[in-house]
Amino acid sequence: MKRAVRLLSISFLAFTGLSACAGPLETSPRPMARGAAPVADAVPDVDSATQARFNAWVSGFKSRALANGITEATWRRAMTGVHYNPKVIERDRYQSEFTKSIWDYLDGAVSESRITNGRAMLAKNRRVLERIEAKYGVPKEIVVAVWGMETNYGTTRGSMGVISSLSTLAYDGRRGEFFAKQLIAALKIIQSGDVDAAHMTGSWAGAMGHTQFIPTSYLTYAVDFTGDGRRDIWSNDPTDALASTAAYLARSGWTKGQPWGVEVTLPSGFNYNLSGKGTTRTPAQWAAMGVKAAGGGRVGNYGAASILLPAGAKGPAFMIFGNFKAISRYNNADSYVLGVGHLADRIGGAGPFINDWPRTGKPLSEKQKVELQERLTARGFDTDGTDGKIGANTTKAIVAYQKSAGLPADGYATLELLQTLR
Ligand SMILES: [Ca+2]
Repeated sequence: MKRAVRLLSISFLAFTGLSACAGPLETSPRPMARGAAPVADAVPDVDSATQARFNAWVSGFKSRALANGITEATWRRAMTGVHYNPKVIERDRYQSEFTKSIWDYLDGAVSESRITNGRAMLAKNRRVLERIEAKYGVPKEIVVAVWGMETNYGTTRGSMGVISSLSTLAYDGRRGEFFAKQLIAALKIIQSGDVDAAHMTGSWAGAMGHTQFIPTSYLTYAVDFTGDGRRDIWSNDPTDALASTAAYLARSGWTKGQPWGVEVTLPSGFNYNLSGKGTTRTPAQWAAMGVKAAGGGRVGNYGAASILLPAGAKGPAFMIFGNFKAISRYNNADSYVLGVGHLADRIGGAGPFINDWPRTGKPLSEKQKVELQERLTARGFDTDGTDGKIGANTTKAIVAYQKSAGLPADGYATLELLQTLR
């Protein structure tokens, strides 16, 4: 199965964006879509034993593919040249040693160049974006912001063969069933004629095109907006990809005319127990408690809203609406949603956040997070395990501890907080 070595040109400029994305990517519909930089899709050297085991796995997988409606002809077309790709496994095993703070993350995600480029891309594609907005009700700035966050406006779409990547990951088994489903979906896409295997390229984990759809999301949400009969998210023309993104957000519950969120100022003495996504009030109810738009005045009546404190009580506060959740269907990390929302606002002409982040604070290391969990649990604030990840249980435990200690109960893990427990 010798295959010509394809050394594809990659724009290394664009690798600056989201390589160390903060937050729980596992819950994203495209969970492993972003890792480190894509690599050139050359056929790598693999020892013959590994290659033989991989080939045997591929042969064995055929019956599952056929049972899922893939024809012999599609299987042959798609799997000719499939190879084990150890670079994909390296990416899958790669774990960042440190967590970025929210402000460092947003400085990169919503950089001046990304704002400037976003405005230029919006201007360039304005007519088609207006048609997309008219059809799906999702603002063009939001669609462009997703495009900017995912692939720097199409410059880092990924050049790895998706079939080989997914086969390798499904064979590898660490998240084998997830990738096996993605592989079946990828074969269905090829069978549908939207793209052939050679042009089905993407990131190492199989996220494809301008806005990085994984195959199952593609099958459910991608649309043919150009009207040529193909849902083409891979071509240089971003039309189908941008429309597919709007379709995805619309199907994820996007409410027309509602912002993702508004930066607010909290009154002194604000009850931090009310912050977090678990509590919703109307903007009028928040206003009655003294919550004001950071830019002045009242927040409009856009519907049920929560108060989000991404860096705790000392950082900016946001009143977030249902559309925050709609964006989170793309990637469930709050940092990502804030990035999309803020980038969209900036592309639309808004200024930076009014209140700055507590930039002198350092995010806790994983070791410190484990220590925090151990100390909380020892004090009777059960974090339900000590995995070094600040999830819902740990946040709840922090809030309970903060309340008992008379601290602002913002649920935010800091070194300062850890020191009060030592
Ligand atoms: Ca099309």
